[in-house]
Amino acid sequence: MTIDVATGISRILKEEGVGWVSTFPVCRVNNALGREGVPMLMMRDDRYAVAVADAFSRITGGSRIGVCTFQGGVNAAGMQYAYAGMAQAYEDGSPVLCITDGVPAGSSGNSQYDVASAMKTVSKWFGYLDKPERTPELMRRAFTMLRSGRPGPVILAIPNATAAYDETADPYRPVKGWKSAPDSADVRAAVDELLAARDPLIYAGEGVIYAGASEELKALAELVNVPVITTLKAKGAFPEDHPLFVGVRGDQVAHYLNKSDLILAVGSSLSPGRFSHGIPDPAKKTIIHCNVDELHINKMYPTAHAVIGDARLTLQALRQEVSDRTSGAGRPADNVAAEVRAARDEALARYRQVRASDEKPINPYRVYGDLMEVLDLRNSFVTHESGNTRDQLSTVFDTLIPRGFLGWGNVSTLGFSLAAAIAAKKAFPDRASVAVTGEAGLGYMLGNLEVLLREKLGVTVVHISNGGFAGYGPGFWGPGHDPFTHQVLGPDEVDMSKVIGALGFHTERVSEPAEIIPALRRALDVNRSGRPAYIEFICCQYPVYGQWVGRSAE
Ligand SMILES: Cc1ncc(C[n+]2csc(CCOP(=O)(O)OP(=O)(O)O)c2C)c(N)n1
Ligand SMILES: [Mg+2]
Repeated sequence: MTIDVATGISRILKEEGVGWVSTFPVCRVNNALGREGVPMLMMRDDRYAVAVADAFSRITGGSRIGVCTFQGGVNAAGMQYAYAGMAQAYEDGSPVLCITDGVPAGSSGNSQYDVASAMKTVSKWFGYLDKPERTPELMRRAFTMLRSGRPGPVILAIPNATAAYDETADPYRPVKGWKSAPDSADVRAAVDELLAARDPLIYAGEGVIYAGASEELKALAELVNVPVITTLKAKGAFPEDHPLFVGVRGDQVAHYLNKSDLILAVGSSLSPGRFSHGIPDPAKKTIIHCNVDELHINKMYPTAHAVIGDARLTLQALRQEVSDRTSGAGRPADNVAAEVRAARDEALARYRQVRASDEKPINPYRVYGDLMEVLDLRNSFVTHESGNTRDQLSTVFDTLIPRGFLGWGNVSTLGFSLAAAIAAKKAFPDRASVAVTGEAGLGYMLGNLEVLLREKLGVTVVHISNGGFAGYGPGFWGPGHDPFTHQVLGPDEVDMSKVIGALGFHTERVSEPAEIIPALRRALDVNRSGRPAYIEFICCQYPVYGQWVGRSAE
């Protein structure tokens, strides 16, 4: 039977279990998606169309692929704007499928912007559908890239969505995705080192989440009695109420990174980016690097032993090897857990104190503490923004389940938190979904707030309203940073709760610490009936949080 390319793509997406597609018009496959009954989540700009799909892939650990469409081709206005979202998905290695219009044969000189070369800089794989009968082939390839190996965005450009092909000539079968197990000799070498180490430390990255390997990580850590730190993007891969959990950042994490003689990195690139730890004194440590591919091996630091393979299969193999060598006993418990607890208690004392603070304007840690109290931490989703909310929440927010918190951004593009909270609501409709933002993130979101009302997405936006851009390091207010570019209209000049309330959100503005919990409860309550909420907390400027270790000075 003859169908057009756009219809073929829509049907294949359904076969692949894609339940909805985020978009900003126009894209020439959209009408076919509509006709074929694939719901579209229409965002209010192209960057958010990408970001929502990207976040959906992240939050589901790639088990459900987020898909988006946007305008490309000779009038690539949408693509130019979507580029920011794609660059971030690529930077963070998110398996999102982006479908756009390709430049038709004969039109390649029509614009200055070159679609193919731009797209290749932000994709794991870029496909150009140059013949309609290649539709199943390219879709198969796209889903293979999305479901196998190192995750990353895949982009498919369709130059002629109305071209016809025979749907029965090459029938489509969904792609399962494949994993690889590590070489047993590498596993043995890693375990030799691990069992001989004095102060080993597990450094868990987001690969653990994409491999669905949280249970295996816990089992290995417990068998070998090794403390665990996670990266920002892996926050929640290891339960943060576990006696072996050290932290994501903070003095206790610095202490363990410094004192370790062996780093067992699993599912992390070990790239000391803007928002991750470096390895202090790397030449004095044994670095065992477990990763899904060789891209990150011997990058930045010398790798003593690489164990290449899927994180779940790797952790299982390591555990089995340790168990076989030690007759199931593992490494002795000693007082590892007690030391972790003491280090955490000491490092977190200053945050516990401000978490209980009654000061006005409100201390942001008081909001985070109260948020933890109000939420069911096993059935909720919280994410941060770029700026202080990332730094503070990643220091203290207790994450008990994988993706109970989404840490994001090797470089963090402001505004992503709203996309993440929307995606979390789509992925887990019964979970409370909260985005915590500052002024700058909020500015990026404003145009997209209408989507939550239209789609009845019960998400709460928590605004840590501190009157300006605090940003990084000592803060924009502090010495040595950006004192000329922090000031915006603050809560004394603009009441954002009125602005957003006029849209139709449930809104509140809170300046009394005692009112935080009741206000959050009311917001989460209205969320249950599908109404979004915005709560502005009038906060002080408090750029205090755990530092990243081992990064070179800027
Ligand atoms: C797209 C983008 N542009 C610029 C930045 C740089 N940046 C990071 S945080 C920040 C300001 C944050 O201020 P605010 O949202 O008020 O958060 P606060 O730190 O005050 O809580 C800026 C400009 C960024 N992260 N993303
Ligand atoms: Mg601010």
